Amino acid sequence: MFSALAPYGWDEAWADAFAPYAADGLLPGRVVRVDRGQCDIVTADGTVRADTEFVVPRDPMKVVCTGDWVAVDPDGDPRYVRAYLPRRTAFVRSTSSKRSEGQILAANVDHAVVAVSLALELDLGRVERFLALAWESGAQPVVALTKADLVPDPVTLAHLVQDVETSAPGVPVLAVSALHGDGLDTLVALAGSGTSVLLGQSGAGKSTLANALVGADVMDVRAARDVDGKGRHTTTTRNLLALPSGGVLIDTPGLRGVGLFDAETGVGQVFSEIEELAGGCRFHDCAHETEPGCAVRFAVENGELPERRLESYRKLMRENQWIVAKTDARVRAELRRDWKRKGAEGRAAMRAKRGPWT
Ligand SMILES: Nc1nc2c(ncn2[C@@H]2O[C@H](COP(=O)(O)OP(=O)(O)OP(=O)(O)O)[C@@H](O)[C@H]2O)c(=O)[nH]1
Ligand SMILES: [Mg+2]
Ligand SMILES: [Zn+2]
Repeated sequence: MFSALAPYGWDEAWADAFAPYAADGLLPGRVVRVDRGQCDIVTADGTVRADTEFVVPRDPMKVVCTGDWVAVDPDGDPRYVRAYLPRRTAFVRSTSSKRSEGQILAANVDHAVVAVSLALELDLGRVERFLALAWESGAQPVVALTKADLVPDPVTLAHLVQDVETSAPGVPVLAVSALHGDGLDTLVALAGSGTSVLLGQSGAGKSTLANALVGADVMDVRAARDVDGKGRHTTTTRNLLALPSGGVLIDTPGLRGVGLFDAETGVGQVFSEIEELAGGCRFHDCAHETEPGCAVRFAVENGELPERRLESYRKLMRENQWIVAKTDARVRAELRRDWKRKGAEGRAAMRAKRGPWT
């Protein structure tokens, strides 16, 4: 059933998850784009537009996003998304530093391709931050160093790849040039199964890569004269595209920064060699500062672990703990409000029972 959705990743497991909605006469579809309370959904009957108003108000995590599988009423006017199926993976960042809320960027992603432009100086800290979010989402991260044609010296290029590799254990690092086609085969092979999302700063060349993978100019790319400029974002919505040779790709608008949102596991995965070393520290709760018998400091001192890595690890861990603490406080405050409301309701109910005279 719904085999027309296969190019978008529909499978047995989604069909099972959808069964109760099918029984209600609803139509399955995948969200290919969201803008201002509405979304485009590919269904077996073609692309339909629907309102996303079913969402729980004020909870940005419960908002439909690109990549979601949804149940939509077939002929409503207006047409509503009734529910989204439980997400296999979700890419979440924290929205702002003032209000610690998660913002969901893409759902049901298998490969997170972090695009990093070689036209700019490498910022390993930023790469690590993107990777923490990618790992935390449940997707397998990959780094694509874009515009490799701008680094014509192969030795220099190899060094740059190596630098990123040491900052990304367990993550494949590819140098690609959409202009010359270098390295694209590997990316095509990777994106050929499951769903991939392109992430990275504005101007990194995500949409240019998307066009190369699709084999047609489906996404607008920035005018050549504005390469890596601080100009406007060229892509403004998250777009899901079915690739001609299989696989699904989500192109996203450039992210200026990505704040961590409850990403301790992700941070741990980005710095897995440090967590491994920490197993050799004398104290279980070693902070790797001045403690005796610290295996991490020892590795830094004998040049095995770059000091920069340790500092970056500390920074991201601290930031994450701060976000988590803040979030907990917010959740606690909400619970308290809830309790107060329930208490007030309970008292009102009691008054009603006893009658207005008490
Ligand atoms: N030299 C070179 N330039 C490239 C390559 N890929 C992309 N560019 C240029 O980089 C600029 C930005 O490309 P886009 O694909 O629009 O970047 P983006 O990451 O989608 O940017 P946003 O949509 O704003 O997030 C364009 O001017 C491209 O022509 C490449 O492989 N080599
Ligand atoms: Mg773009
Ligand atoms: Zn230690």
